[in-house]
Amino acid sequence: PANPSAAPPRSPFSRVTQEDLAFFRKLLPGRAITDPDLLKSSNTDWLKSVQGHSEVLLRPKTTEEVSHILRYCNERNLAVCPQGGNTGLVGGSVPVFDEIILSTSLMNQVLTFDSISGILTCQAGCVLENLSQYLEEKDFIMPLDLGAKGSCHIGGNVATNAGGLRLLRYGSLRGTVLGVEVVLADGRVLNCLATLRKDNTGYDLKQLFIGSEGTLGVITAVSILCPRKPKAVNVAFLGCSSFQHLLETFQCCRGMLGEILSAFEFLDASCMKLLETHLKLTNPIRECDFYIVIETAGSNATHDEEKLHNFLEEVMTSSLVTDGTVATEAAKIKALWSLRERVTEALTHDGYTYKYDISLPVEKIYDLVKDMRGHLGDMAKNVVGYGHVGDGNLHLNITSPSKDPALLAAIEPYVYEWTSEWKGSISAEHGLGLKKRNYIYYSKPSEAVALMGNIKAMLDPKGILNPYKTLPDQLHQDPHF
Ligand code: FAD
Ligand code: 2HG
Ligand code: ZN
Repeated sequence: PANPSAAPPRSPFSRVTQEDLAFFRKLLPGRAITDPDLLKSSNTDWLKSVQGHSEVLLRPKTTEEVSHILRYCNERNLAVCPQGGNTGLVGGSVPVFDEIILSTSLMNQVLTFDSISGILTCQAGCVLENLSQYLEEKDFIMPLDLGAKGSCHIGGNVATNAGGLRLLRYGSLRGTVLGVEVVLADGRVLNCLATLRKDNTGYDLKQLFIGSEGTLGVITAVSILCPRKPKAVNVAFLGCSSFQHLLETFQCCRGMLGEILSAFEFLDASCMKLLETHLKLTNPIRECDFYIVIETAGSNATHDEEKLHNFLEEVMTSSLVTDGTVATEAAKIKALWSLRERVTEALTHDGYTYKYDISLPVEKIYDLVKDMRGHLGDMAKNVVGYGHVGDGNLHLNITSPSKDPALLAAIEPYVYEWTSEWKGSISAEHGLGLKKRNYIYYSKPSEAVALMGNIKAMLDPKGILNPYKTLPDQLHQDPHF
């Protein structure tokens, strides 16, 4: 399309009628919401950058109810937007037009937890932070953690294949999710809720739904492998004078902290300025060009502290690191982490934000930020870089006093071409959603995208599930394109 970011045209789905509402109200007494005031927040994304016009929000409690809803919607040709905590950053979690919002917010029950294997089975609408608290009491933790933990749902995490702050240590959800229960577009329930570490009997269908952003089925339950709660956690907040030094610190860190390293995150000086200006947070160390958050998680506090001490001595004496502070106590750990976790929030106070979530060879990630600064000159208010160094994942954010088409035209497709040239991914962990659907070809060959269209057509032949998202427009309009 001429403008790949432009809104797509509405597909010829049915519109919700009084009879449809009567059906939903009977199926979900008190849980089929039509009050426009109550619908407002579900129609608006976390960034307040996209706005849907749905007139119905459904809040099922059981898989069976989800199945009834989808069977009905499929027969009636009604489009559905699955929604978890609505913290997604690519416009995938809210309707584009009048799609029915199917929220998992009342599907919040833990089903089982096995304290020998560490396998948790729960409904899709459990809030990540609640699951973490539930597990901590049992001496376990969730294998993922992200800044949105207080609102995001585990179903949404699986639907986006969220990465987050612990991926470096515990790997992606593609490894830790052992099973999913999914309701398909026609209402069929696919119970792949295995609780097995190993299972090579046939194709691994759950992988199709992990990262499918609500376009292939509604995830209703998840089983997930949880690590033991580490006995000792330390966080170091360090400063470096160049990105090259930061990379060398990372290499050194991997060598010296190896098995206890649980996170290696960074933010640049521009991020720190935004934290200070907009959130009144205080930089705990001397001003630097780059800041690192290192977390260790291990089983022996004395050993871990000794290792960390040796590492810090090494990076300070070799001048890779210019200043730093360490926390072992929970409150200080939290305070240091908030300097990294709250950058996204700080950015929302800086004007309109153009967000890019890019995977690149790790040594290239900051070149993109510098290059973009040069490329945009004073067109942008701020160009900032932060992210998951350990995963080669840069969050490039560009702010402007307000939405600015000329600025956008200078950023895109430049940023995607740059990424493609270095064989990176234009969506490392947030997904494509509405905003990036038409850019998929920068990271995937056309044969792969066509096959995605075939899978979509097979599982959701009428295209009712999260239309206009993830796949490029022409595939939504004609799955055999
Ligand atoms: P939603 O936002 O509600 O939905 C996201 C997508 O999943 C939509 O396409 C929706 O249709 C679909 N979906 C939701 N639930 C289901 C379901 N049950 N079945 C099928 N489809 C479903 N992301 C990261 O990867 N790493 C981070 O570190 C990270 N940090 C963040 C920090 C902040 C402050 C914020 C605001 C967001 C952050 N995110 C991060 C993005 C976001 O939180 C994640 O993508 C999260 O996994 C979304 O979960 P959710 O429940 O809010 O899903
Ligand atoms: C993070 O790592 C999130 O903080 C959000 O993935 C990134 O807002 C962003 O660009
Ligand atoms: Zn991230």
